[in-house]
Amino acid sequence: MSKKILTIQDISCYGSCSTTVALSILPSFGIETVILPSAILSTHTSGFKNFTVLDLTLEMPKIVNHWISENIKFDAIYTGYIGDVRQFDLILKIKNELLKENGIFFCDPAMADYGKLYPALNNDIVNGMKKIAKESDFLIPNLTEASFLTDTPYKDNFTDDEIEKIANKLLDMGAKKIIISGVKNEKKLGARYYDKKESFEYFQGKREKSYHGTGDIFSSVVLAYILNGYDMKTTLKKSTEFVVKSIDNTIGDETHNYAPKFEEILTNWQK
Ligand code: PXL
Repeated sequence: MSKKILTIQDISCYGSCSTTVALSILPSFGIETVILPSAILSTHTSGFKNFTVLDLTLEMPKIVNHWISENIKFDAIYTGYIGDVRQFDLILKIKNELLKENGIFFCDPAMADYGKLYPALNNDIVNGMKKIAKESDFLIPNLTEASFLTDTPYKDNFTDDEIEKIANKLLDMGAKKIIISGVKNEKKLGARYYDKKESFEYFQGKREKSYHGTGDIFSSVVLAYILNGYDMKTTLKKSTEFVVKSIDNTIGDETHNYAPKFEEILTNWQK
């Protein structure tokens, strides 16, 4: 049976991230993708100045109440960047009212990278993300976000043991399955999976450049593979390869420093 999901994140009109990325990737894997925009921005907030923001906090409950009255339900709810702290309680209500029994609550706590919160965010957003993260079936933070969620001071060179401690804290908070991206050493970069029983990783060679929005591409591809029934090892491998290929496709194009160019990779990808 084909799958129908709801994604809740901003629309950054220019900048290839969040909702626009989810809407490009998930339907191309055969997944019907419904959106609940949390805000409309002229661009994403990393690397652009004077971006505009239309907050949609007051519109979101009206949309949700209409869907409840229509008895609409989803196989997964996928949350990303949330710019207003009032939206976290609504997200929990959406999970309770609109997610099918045995549906997947998939949380990408998109709020930080390289040791820092994104420019428009603050500690209230971190606390809101903690509230939804602990309810998640899949939690998919990068290492910076995992540090914020567990109140661990960020370091550029966490050891494997330290990363495992962070993952265990996230599992103890209540998240059922964790994928931490942005795990690296001198030569390799990749992601690690953790649940209460097992942990594994998939690495590729480290690239000389990194891009904002990479996490959003990774999350959408991971969710697509999970919904299409792939096991977690294959999901991690294929999703990491997709992201690295997208980065390789962008390196050298100095006009495109704001996001990876994933579209050509997606077109030719064996799904
Ligand atoms: O890629 C994450 C993201 C999503 N949405 C907005 C952002 C960012 C990262 O900077 O600014 C608005």
